[in-house]
Amino acid sequence: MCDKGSMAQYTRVSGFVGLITLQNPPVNALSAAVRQGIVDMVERALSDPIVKSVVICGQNGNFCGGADIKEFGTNMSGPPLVPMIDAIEAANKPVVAAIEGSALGGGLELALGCHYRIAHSKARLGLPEVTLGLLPAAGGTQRLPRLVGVPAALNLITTGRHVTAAQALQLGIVDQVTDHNAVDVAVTFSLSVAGQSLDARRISTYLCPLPSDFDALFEGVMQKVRQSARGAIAPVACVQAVRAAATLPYTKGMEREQELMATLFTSGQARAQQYCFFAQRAVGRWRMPSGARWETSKPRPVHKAAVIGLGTMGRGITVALAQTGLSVVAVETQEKQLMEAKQAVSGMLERGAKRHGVVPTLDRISYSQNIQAIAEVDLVIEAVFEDMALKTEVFQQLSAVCKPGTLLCTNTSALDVDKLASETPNPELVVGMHFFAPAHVMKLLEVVYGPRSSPQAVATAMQLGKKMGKVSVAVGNCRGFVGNRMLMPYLQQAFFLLEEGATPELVDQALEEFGFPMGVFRMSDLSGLDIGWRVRKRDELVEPDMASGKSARIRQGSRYSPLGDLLCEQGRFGQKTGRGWYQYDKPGSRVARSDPWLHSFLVEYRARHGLVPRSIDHQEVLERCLYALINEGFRILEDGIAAGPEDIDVIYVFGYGWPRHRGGPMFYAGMVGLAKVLERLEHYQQAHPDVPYLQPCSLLRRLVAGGSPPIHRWREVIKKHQSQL
Ligand code: 3H9
Repeated sequence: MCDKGSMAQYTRVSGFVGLITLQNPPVNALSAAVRQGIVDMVERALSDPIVKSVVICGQNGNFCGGADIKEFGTNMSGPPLVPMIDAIEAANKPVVAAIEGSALGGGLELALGCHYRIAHSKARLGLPEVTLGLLPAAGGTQRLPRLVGVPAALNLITTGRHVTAAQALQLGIVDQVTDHNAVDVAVTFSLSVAGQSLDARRISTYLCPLPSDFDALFEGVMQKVRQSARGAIAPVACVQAVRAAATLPYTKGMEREQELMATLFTSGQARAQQYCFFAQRAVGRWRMPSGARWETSKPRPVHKAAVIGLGTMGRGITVALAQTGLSVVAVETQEKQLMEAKQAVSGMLERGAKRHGVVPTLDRISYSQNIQAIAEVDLVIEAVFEDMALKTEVFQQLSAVCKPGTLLCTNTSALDVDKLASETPNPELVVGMHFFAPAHVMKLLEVVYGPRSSPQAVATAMQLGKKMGKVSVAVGNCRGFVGNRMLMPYLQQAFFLLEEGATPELVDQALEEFGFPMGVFRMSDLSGLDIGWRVRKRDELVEPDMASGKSARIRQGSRYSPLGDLLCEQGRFGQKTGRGWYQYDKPGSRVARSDPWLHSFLVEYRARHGLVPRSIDHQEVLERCLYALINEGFRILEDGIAAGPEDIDVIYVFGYGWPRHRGGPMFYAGMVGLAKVLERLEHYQQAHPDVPYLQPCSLLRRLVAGGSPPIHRWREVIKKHQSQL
């Protein structure tokens, strides 16, 4: 007995059980057709006198990934989820959810409407709607607190985190966990409870258990959520919805849930976060300007990898590789550094293992002072000091030592990957793998290809990144690649704003209110002012060009601010020296405090250069810093360094703290309106003609001239534009 055309298949099994299987690969999302299928099949099962119980499961060992996110931007049709789930809960025959794979969002809400839940031990459950700018609006915010209590529900719903089947059992979300086929177990179980009263199994009828410190709890959570949400509205709405569950009867709570959802659903934030969801997946479908792309480029297997240089980055990369299950040879020529690194890496692995309740993978790593130890590895990641001469020497050694075909990767953050490749006999085997600190924690990986990198090398690095749990983005080779290249105009504008009258506090506040976890100056203090100083020195920007009689504020024909250099000359390198753009209690301390010295220094600096300070507001800070950054993003697209706007946005959201609820810089430009971004850049360019970064990019002009198409249509315009350049 099977209904073939439907996206929910109905079969009668074990004589008396109606088995409903969701069929919408790959994640059995609850599209209109699936919802219709469930409604029809539940009705069929309930009206069939032979059927004693019902089991709901998903095809291919995957219960359900929730509502179909692709439908959100469309005119939604089909039966709504809430009455569908209510009807299941109200059924007079036991309905059991057999959860394999994932039960997420609407998928878990469907399961919560069932009378029993049986999960496979490898299943994962959660209500991740908040990450999409939404809340669980198919009863999730009302049923979960009734089932597991307010604190646990608040935690799951406001973070969107997934839990394992074992954790779900402990919380009381599922009734049973099995290592066997969950559908078979659920079928047998459903028969065992057939005919029993279901009164105690309908979660919507439960009283929500109220914690004694109710008000304090909500106040505390709301405060925490507001702080970490940085302007995102969904986490706040999640708390409000759970509060409704705790204070109102079910039907009233449901009304509140729907009301809050309606506000979120139509907000730009939800659109931005859903765009991020798809962008994160789209970057895996990489393509190179040569035409090589992900579907046709087969990665090579990597079983054994090496890391060269065990400074901060090398240590993090070693940890990330070992946690992926690879054998790692970690090489550091300096004995003291090697001993310290060994200890640090073991510590990181032990802490990580403890957090995940697993055994640390210390024995996967062998340490050596001798580069010969890497002869047999499949892939090397070089992470020595950021110096071209040193990296060139290392690459020449690597080429001599490694077995033929070994992939040679560099973790440079800005140096020329192609130049390094040209120093090896096999440039096709060379790619950049630009990790972000701390490398075992940060999700982003830029995979940098040069004109001679083989598609197979890119595919291998991309696949390794994925295995390491990174969001990997393939980008072309240029100064700073994508992320750091766009950072340059952003930093430059921040310096200029100080010259013109702003303070680090004002600039940081504007950026933090926008949603960055840290403003540009607090961030610089954290990463170290000396890093940029070293780069500027290498670029011969630091010394004023006295011979040509040029101003100390002009370099290579453009406006230049020496403010950062002047701070470094004073030994103010940021947190590590206890002084930077802010002051700290002691070197290494993290709490930034305003520094009167810095303010006097700025006053003197402006006076020395005849700069008359003016009042600068948050709007100008945002426009100058962000639009300059976005403008560079358009140049990157024009140059073909990033294949599409999604690549840039994913890099900024996962690597640079761009607030996810604003979708990434290129998405944000579309939200603001490309014409407005262009108009403001033109305005600032007129005011600051000596700043090339403010000159609007021709691709931006073209997009505006073409009527500012939506972001998913930019690629067509970019292609045309590039062919005419
Ligand atoms: C919700 O439920 C709202 C309700 O509370 C109330 C409504 C009234 N819809 O991630 P993958 C696609 S909101 C549409 O690479 P994995 C995905 O784009 C929803 N498509 O696989 C990709 O497509 P492509 C709450 C979806 O194995 C493909 O499936 N649910 C959906 O690494 C494979 O995805 C969530 O937030 C969807 N719901 O991970 C869960 N889900 O191949 C979102 C996936 O074209 N999903 N796709 O790029 C996930 O977290 C992961 O996909 C999952 C599988 C863990 C399920």
